Amino acid sequence: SERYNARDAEPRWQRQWDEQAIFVSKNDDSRPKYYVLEMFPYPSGRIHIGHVRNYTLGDVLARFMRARGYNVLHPMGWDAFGLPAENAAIERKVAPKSWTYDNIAAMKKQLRSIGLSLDWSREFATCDPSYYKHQQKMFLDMLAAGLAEREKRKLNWDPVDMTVLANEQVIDGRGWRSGAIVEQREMSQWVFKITKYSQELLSALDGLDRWPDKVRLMQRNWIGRSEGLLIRFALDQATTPAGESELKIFTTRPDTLFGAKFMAISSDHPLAQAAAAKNPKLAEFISDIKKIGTAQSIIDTAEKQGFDTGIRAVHPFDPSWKLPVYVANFVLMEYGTGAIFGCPAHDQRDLDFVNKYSLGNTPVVCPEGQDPKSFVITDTAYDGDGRMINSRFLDGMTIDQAKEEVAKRLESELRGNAPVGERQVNFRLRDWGISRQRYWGCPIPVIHCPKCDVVPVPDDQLPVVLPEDVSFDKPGNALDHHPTWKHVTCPKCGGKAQRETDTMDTFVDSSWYFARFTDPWNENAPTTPAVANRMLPVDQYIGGVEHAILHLLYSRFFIRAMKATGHIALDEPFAGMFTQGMVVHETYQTADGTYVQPAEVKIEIGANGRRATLLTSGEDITIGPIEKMSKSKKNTVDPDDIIETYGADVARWFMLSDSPPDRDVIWSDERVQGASRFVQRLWRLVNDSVDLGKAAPADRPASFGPDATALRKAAHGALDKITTGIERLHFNVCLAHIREFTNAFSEVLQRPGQPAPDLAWAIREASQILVQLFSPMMPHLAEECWQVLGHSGLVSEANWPQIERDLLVEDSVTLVVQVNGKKRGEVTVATAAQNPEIEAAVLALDAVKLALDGKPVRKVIIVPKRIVNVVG
Ligand code: ANZ
Ligand code: ZN
Repeated sequence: SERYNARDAEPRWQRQWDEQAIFVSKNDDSRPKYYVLEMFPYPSGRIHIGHVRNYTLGDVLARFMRARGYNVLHPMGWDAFGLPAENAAIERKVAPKSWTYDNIAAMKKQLRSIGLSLDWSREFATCDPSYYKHQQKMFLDMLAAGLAEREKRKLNWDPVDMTVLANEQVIDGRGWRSGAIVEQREMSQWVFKITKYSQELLSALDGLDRWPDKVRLMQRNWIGRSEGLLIRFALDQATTPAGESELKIFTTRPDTLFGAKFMAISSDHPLAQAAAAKNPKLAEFISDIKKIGTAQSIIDTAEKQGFDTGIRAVHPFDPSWKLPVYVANFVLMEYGTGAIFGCPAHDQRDLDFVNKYSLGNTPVVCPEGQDPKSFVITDTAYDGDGRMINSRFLDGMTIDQAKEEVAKRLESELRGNAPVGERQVNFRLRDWGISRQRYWGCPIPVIHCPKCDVVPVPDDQLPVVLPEDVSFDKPGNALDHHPTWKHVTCPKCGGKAQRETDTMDTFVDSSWYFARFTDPWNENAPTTPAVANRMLPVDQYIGGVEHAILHLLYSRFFIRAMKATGHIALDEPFAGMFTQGMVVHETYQTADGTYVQPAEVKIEIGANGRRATLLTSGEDITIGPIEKMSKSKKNTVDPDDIIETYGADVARWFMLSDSPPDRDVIWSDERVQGASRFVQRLWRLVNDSVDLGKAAPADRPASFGPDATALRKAAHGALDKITTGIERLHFNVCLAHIREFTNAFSEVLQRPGQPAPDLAWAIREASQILVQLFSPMMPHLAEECWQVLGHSGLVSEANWPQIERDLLVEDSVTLVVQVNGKKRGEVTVATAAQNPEIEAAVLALDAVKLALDGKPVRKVIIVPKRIVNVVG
């Protein structure tokens, strides 16, 4: 037969799937639902190879579940707001809207060429007013429910461009465009009150048992629950500015109180402000340390610095013990109380600090088995377990006992009318700041009136649509510069008022899109609760681990907020979560270090390994490390090129083979060619099987001879393994089983002569099973083969084959053979074999005789179906 021609076949099948609308899911379908979702793309302009992997993984599952009889929902849309569209507007003078929709059109065409079983009838972009209208409505509902609020926040302010900068736009303390030193400015921001759900978002993680443990751990750490004690330290009045009398701190280690060497407060702490008012040097220090920006990563890595305010705090257990109060750059106002006591012996940051300012340290926890007298701390703090030392009434206690003792004593001690200590649970999680001073985002639907303050835009005036006649000539927010857009009358008093010009963080857009997919046609409400409640949660969500924290957490919060405001009755958005690995590739560099593209390089495999030369000049190329595909390293491959050259099925097959889906996969031209050869092989095999299967009787034979049975066992064995493999997303293992079965099958087909009728029947059955097994991975080839096998319908609509369980019983088992507990070999015996028979077979093995070395056998222990241990 002829070679399989993907270029001809693939578009043909894609068109047919489309025309028959077979991937369109109906909301009134009575079959059980299965919702597969891949993280929707940002319309940057082109699909990259990571998308191909992501969507192929989801597509295999979607096609498989469809064949298993589920009403599969597998939608696609566009995460379409964000800064790149504005940058394009600035650099290329194209309007963000047309740039975005052009990109969507181009990428949609690319996605179609991959042959994904997507329900395009539900497509939307988050920048469609018909989408963000509902988002605005939900914002107002959240505002009314106390889940959205205004809050003063510190932002990065570029004094030259006169604009707020995102943390990523601050580089070494300077604005990315202007180069000006960035200032911290307090501004009113819209926030979502995610912290109302801190405990709930944490506890519910336990129930998400189809999420990767690492993702749950990342979420736990992000939420960051700490149990500790609030302690009110009295301040030594002689050293303290008027009006201040105590310093409240939060600690998770009250057991270390007798190791305290200093107190530290944030530069934003009121006490720091009060002290700075009288101390110009301190004021200068404060303004210096504020320059490093608000990003946590910067704060964590910056050198620890402090300034002694001269204020002294009194130790809660010893009125004569005074501790110096520093302003320090590592204490954040946003956490706890913005103040700490430092115990250098048991906290690395505190130790670095005291070593810099020569404040010394006293260990108060001594590891078990260590002599307290010889236990000294120099450069490394000890944060392990042990017993209390140097701690008066705590000496000898464990850490937990000491924590409890301190808490009890300070709780019952009163100063004024309040206890000195109070137990408290703290969370690291902050409220979600959603204001962005940007044009290309969802407008926040409120109006600021000088008389009525914040007034919600009335429902019947939604959506608040972005104006299209905007200019990007000035830096900052184009909405602010628009001549008319923000000037409105107040809906309440009719006076002059101004629209909010902040737009929403694009994470808001992606926090509920999966719910909108369940009924994107509803013009009146974000969801149709009855439908959303039935179709959600997403059964399997698939995406990159880079979204493991914020996107997933925000979505989990948003579903709770939607529940609180009556838009859904659901606890969690994603029942199953899967994080896929990256596609990585070797890098290539010329002698002067310039990166060159894989397509420009010729690789030869010689006696000394692989050698690379430049195609054009023949000059030597250094093969560099394997890295994530990126434009800067030029180690990308373009999905269009691959599909054009080899077809989508080859690209899909490659993506699924070799590496488990959660690991990185190394792009390799050689292996892509291998996948391409396998496509042709399957095609020949199926065609050959048709000729041989012609001798088959129409009805299933009453009995099968040994050859037919062996083939049927191989087919049903593969079917069984691949069925469970796909369910578990072990796609690379499935592919290995398909190859294995293909080998066994082609061995049968190559036997000389015509097969007997029972074998011919088994051949026909095997070829059908084979085609169905690879149909989720290579759907176009599968359709073409299905047709060759004589079916008039589509394999994409066929039911998954039934497994005949009695064919799965193995005739023989392989047991591990040990001598005195050490593995010496294996033995294969009939499943029905009795112990004496097994024993005889084992003792006859050369390896066993050798290991026994003439010693008599004392005992033979047989663990059925697993191990035989010979004791000598
Ligand atoms: C004394 C102490 C001794 C502490 C010791 C730790 C170890 P988590 O677990 O993250 O909640 N801390 C409290 N508020 C802070 C702030 N605003 N900025 C920076 N650090 C702050 O951490 C709680 C610990 O972090 C607290 O316990 C406090 O230092 C510090 F051997 O108090 B600890
Ligand atoms: Zn008003």
